[in-house]
Amino acid sequence: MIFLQIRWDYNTMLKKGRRREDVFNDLQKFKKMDMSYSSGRILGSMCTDPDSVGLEAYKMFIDTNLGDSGHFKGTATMEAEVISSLGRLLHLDKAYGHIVTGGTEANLMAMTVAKYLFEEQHDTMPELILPKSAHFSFKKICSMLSVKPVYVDLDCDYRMDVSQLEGLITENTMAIVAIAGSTELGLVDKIDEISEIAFSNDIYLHVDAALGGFIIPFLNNENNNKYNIDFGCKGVTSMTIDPHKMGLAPVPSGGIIFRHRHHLEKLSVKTPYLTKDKQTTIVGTRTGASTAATWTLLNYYGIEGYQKIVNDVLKLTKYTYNKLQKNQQIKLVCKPELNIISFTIDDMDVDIIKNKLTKMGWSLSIAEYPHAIRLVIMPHVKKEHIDLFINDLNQSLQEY
Ligand code: 0PR
Repeated sequence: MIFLQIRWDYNTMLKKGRRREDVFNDLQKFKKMDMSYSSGRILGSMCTDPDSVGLEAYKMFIDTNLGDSGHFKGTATMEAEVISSLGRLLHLDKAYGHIVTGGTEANLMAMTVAKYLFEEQHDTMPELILPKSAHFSFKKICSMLSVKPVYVDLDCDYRMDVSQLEGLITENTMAIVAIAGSTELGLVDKIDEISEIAFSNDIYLHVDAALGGFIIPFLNNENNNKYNIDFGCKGVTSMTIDPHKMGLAPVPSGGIIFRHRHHLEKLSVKTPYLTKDKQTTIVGTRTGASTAATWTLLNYYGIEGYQKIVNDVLKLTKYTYNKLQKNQQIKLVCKPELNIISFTIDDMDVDIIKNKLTKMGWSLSIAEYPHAIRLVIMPHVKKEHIDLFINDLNQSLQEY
């Protein structure tokens, strides 16, 4: 009903402007239709409430356009500093890249560079080797770039089965993708082993750390030493790392980092009439607000601040895992490595359970492989939300 009412008002708006107050009343109605992260009910999202300090910076730089960065030298300087900080976080002394709209665009930039490099030496159809756990953005990218995806099976731990990798490499292999924090299960591929194979075969390796990039570097030392996911592995060519996931920056904030300047330069296009003579991004006009928010958050929280955010989230993930484990009917797919927990339920259809919980006001997602309910524990989720959720889950299992 509200929707129809608003549509009707829009029609009148086209002829004649409306009072500010009336417009904002309608905005409130739209806002009420949205879910809020602060309700704690969104348990299937990798995004979260943007941090208020980052948001302040975002608003301050809302008018900036890094597509014509000569007008916004301060914002451009911030972007260079952010890329340099993210590079150092990922064990790269000199990094080249950009703050972009998200993981999809970052992955697209990396794959475009890999394709250009491939085309310098081949005129055959390029192949991209990637694990079955790769994010669906790679499906879009393969389709857009006319690249043939070659999927690697997952091992019994749901990570890329590295033993298959070498056998899939052909002279048409354009690149390999590995994942640090898979979308469905939050698992980390054996990047160091994959890097060795990529390096010895001289193949471009892109690590999609859209999620894990803002988690793994901040794990406590014992866990941190367990993972070599980044440019510390000599075969890693580029990485995606998204501030708008665990970095707490507002959407849209993604990050792409290249090891070599000449790789980023492959994207370079001359821009004759702008304040700068070239762009190395896919999009033209692009906000500097995401850069400002990310710069601010990196400076405001520092490593210790992010360590605390990550530690709190992982503690709550463990708490949730332990609570779920107490119910004999629930089968946890794997021990969480990061902040994602997936589970199936004995003799029950997870879609039916998910629908019941949706009616109770929870927003959950379903993993495809294996078919399971998937919880993403982000900073907007608190212990009291988990306790309520587990009660509702147990109730819906009893009523099944
Ligand atoms: N790479 C990985 C590993 C991802 O998990 C994602 C998105 C991407 C790349 C693409 O990132 P962008 O969506 O920023 O382009 N992962 C989330 C997902 O598909 C995105 C998301 C976020 C979905 C919030 C829902 C949501 O409410 O699950």
